[in-house]
Amino acid sequence: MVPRFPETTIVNLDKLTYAGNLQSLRTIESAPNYTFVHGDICDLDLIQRLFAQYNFTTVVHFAAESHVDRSIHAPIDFVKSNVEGTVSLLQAARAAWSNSDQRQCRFLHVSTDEVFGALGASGKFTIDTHYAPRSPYAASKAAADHFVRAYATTYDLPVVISNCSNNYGPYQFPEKLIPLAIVRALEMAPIPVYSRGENVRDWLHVEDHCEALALMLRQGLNGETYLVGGSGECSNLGLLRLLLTIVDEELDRPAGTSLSLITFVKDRPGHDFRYAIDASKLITELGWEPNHTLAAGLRTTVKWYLANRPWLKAVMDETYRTYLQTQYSV
Ligand code: TDX
Repeated sequence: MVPRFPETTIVNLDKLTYAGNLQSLRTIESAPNYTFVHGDICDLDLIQRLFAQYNFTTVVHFAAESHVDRSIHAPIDFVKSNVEGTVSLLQAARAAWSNSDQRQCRFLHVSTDEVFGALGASGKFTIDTHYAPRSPYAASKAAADHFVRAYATTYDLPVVISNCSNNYGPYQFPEKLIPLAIVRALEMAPIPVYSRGENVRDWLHVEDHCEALALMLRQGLNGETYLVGGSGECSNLGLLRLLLTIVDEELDRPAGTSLSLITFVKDRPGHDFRYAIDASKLITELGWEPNHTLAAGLRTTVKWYLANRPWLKAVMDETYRTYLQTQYSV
C-alpha cells in the first residue's frame, strides 16, 4: 500500500486490548514510514521515551475505550484509558514541546458527540452546546476533553478537538450496532434492538471522519473545536431496515429474511434518545464534505464484511487474540 503521508513517519501506539487487532493493519504494516509499538498510553515513561526517540510534532489521539454498554459494566476501565491515558499523552507532549516552537506542533484529540448528552426530537449539537454527558463512557470522554482544553489554556499546548457522531465502516469491532447486525444476520441469529428501536443516531462513514481529521491536522486553527457529522440521521429501526435489506440483496436471500431476526430487548440504562451534529463550522471553514451517503456507505460496508470473512471469523472465534498472544503476550 502507498503511504498516505509519505513524508511523515507514523508511529502507531496501541495496547491491543480486546478490540485491538493487528490483522486490521495488514495493508499498512510493511509501509516504510510506519512503525507499530505495543504499549499503554497510561505508561508515561514509555510515552516520554517515544517522544525522545521520534521527536513527534503531532499526536493524533484516537485511543479510547469506546463502547457505552461496556462502560455501564466497567466504568473504571474508562476512567483509566480515557482520562488518565489522555492526561499522560498531554503531559508527555507538554514536556517534549516546551522547548520547541510549539506552533509547529499539534495535539489532535478525537472525541465524541456523546459528551453533549441527548437531544429531543429536534435541534442539533453545535460548538456552543454545553457538556452534559450521561453514560460513564461519555463522562470519561468529557473529562478528557476538559483536560485537553485545560492544557491549552494553562500551558499553551497547541490542541485541536474533534467531536464526531457515530462511525461505521470496515474493520469495526462487532460490538457496535452495524457490524453486530451484519454478523448476526450472517449467522441467522437474533439481532437485539433496545426498547422499540426509536433512538436516533447520526451515522458517518469512517473514511469521511478520517478526511475531517486530516483537514483539522493541516488547516485547523489552534485551540479550536470542530464537530463532525454526516447528516445521516436515522432511527435504529430505520437503519436496520436499510442495512438488512442490503444484506439480503447481497446474499441473494428472500427479502425480509434478515429483518425477521430483529428482536426487541430491554433498553440500555440511560439510553440517549437522539444525537445530531451541526458540522457547518467544519464545512465552511475547512471545506469538508462527506463523500458517502448512508445508503451507499452501508452497501460498501456490507460488501466489505462479506468479502472479509476470514477477518470476521478470527474476531468471532477469538483466534485473533491467539495471534496477538504469540506476538505480544497480551
Ligand atoms: O445491540 C445493540 N442494540 C441496540 O439497539 C447495540 C450494540 C446498540 N443498540 C442501539 C444503541 C444506540 O442507540 O444502537 C445505537 C447505536 O449503538 P452503538 O453502536 O453501541 O453506539 P452508541 O451507543 O450510539 O455510541 C457510539 O457513538 C458514539 C460509539 O459506540 C461511541 O464510541 C461513539 O463515541
